[in-house]
Amino acid sequence: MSEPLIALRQTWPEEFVQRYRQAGYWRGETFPGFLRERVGRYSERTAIVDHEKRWTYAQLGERAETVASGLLALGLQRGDRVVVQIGNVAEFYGVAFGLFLAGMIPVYALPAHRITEISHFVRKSQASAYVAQQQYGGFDYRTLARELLAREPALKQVVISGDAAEFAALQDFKHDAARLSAPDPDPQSVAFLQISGGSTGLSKLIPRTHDDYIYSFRASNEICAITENSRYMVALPAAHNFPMSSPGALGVLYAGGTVVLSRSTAAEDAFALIEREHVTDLGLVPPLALLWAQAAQHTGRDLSSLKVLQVGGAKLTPEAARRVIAGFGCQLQQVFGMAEGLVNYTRLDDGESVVLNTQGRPISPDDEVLVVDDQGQPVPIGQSGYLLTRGPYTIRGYHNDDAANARAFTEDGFYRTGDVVQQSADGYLTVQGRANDHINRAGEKISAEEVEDHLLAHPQVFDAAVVSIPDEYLGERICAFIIVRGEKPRAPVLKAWMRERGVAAFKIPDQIVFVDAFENTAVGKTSRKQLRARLRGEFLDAQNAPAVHSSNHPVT
Ligand code: OOB
Repeated sequence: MSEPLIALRQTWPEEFVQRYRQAGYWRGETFPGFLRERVGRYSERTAIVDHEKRWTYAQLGERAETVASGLLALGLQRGDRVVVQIGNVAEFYGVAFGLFLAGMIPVYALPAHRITEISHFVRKSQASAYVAQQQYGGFDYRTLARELLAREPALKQVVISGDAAEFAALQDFKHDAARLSAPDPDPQSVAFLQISGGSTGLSKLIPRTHDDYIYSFRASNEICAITENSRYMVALPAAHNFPMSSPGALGVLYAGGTVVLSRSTAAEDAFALIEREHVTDLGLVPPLALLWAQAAQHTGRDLSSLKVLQVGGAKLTPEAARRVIAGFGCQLQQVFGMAEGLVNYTRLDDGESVVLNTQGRPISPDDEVLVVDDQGQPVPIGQSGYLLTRGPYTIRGYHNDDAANARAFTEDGFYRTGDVVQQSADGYLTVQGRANDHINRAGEKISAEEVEDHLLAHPQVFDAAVVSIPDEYLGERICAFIIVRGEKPRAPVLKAWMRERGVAAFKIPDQIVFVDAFENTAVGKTSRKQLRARLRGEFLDAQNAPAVHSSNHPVT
């Protein structure tokens, strides 16, 4: 029999390990322990509501054990990485906890990801298996799985929920207690890999440990007043860090509350669910919060159970915050977080000015925050600078990516968030903008470089520069400036080209602008970053000066 793979271990220097343990942040809890304890304590309470289906804590525990036995029966082993692509259905948690019980490491993909991204996650994590649904949001993941097997020969298993066709069927897994005698994992080992928002090139993998992640939602529960009476709705993708742990579904399950899943982001669908399930807490990105706030003013549904509406993932301006409060009439909490770790919240007893104008302050007294200038020197309180951070739940490095680590972490272990912020004397942060060339499109983070690479692969594209453009609804939209080679392709053709390459739809440019040339200085003298900044500036200037506008920028 081959040796099982050793679970990945994330490294904080020993001095920090001691500090975080002594402070009581890291308590040696693990996901299998968390599940068993809650199943015992809350057994008959409702853990998850998914459409007409309701799982008690006992049923969630049973399902997780069945998934774990089935994966082990397929020959997968402890320490194996498994890419999971499941939408907002109860099975998402069945599979996640099943993997934890089996000692395997989920790699969380979003339902919107396509073959290009999934292939990258499989390769980067050296995954042994891929678990997906037959169908979600109108897309058939079995087609993706077939292509994946052809591209990634090292992938050993595909497991499908629903009609599995030639693949292993999740529903056919059998509960087998004999397979479930595994020892608990080391609390400091990696529990799962999250996907980064991708500031340069392809997404990086974020290793989170049992100790650090459990601390982040346990502490979030206290800040957000989550109790066993909380009924939290997941409307954003369940695999995203915000609805997973800030305090998210995991926080709510930790507290013995109920997770209510919404597959739809349409306001009226969600409102019906809020009314039916008496939802108390809910997390949204700014564009959805604004749309729902507007819809809430005319709905016939009773939304009075809502206590706290959290908004995060992208900047909520003070004016937008006002509209959200007026629309919902419940408490607003701003959440500024990142899958790499640091999460900031406005507190439930903060005054209105703080809630409207800031993105909150860190969870932990041991979250170290530096706001620095271009030279890495701290700026005075109240001035803008780059946000660097380290702490008890912020990673010290990406998984298997030395080049990214050299860029993204300082020598003494601070993570360069890429965000430009101001910090107030009492530690509250206000997000001003961003140093990196990524686009925050309604909370989805898109790397300009990655989109450029796809466009450059088109035979009629000579060069491409991709930038963010402020957008009333999305916050930012993706705009691609293109210099053509030979005949000019139509913009829809380029968009279809990206779709056919199998990338997530949210990465496809919203707007394509054809230009004759990029450079007015000698080629090579301008960095991509400067080029993007210049094109963006010129475009926005042209928009504000309509006379110059239309001739040079045929907008699609
Ligand atoms: C959350 O996580 P990610 O990993 O998708 O994105 C992190 C980035 C931050 O670095 C920042 O650029 C932006 O998203 N961001 C915000 C923000 N919240 C996130 N920018 C302005 N205002 C905010 N409130 O997006 C995430 C993870 C956990 C909780 C909440 C959000």
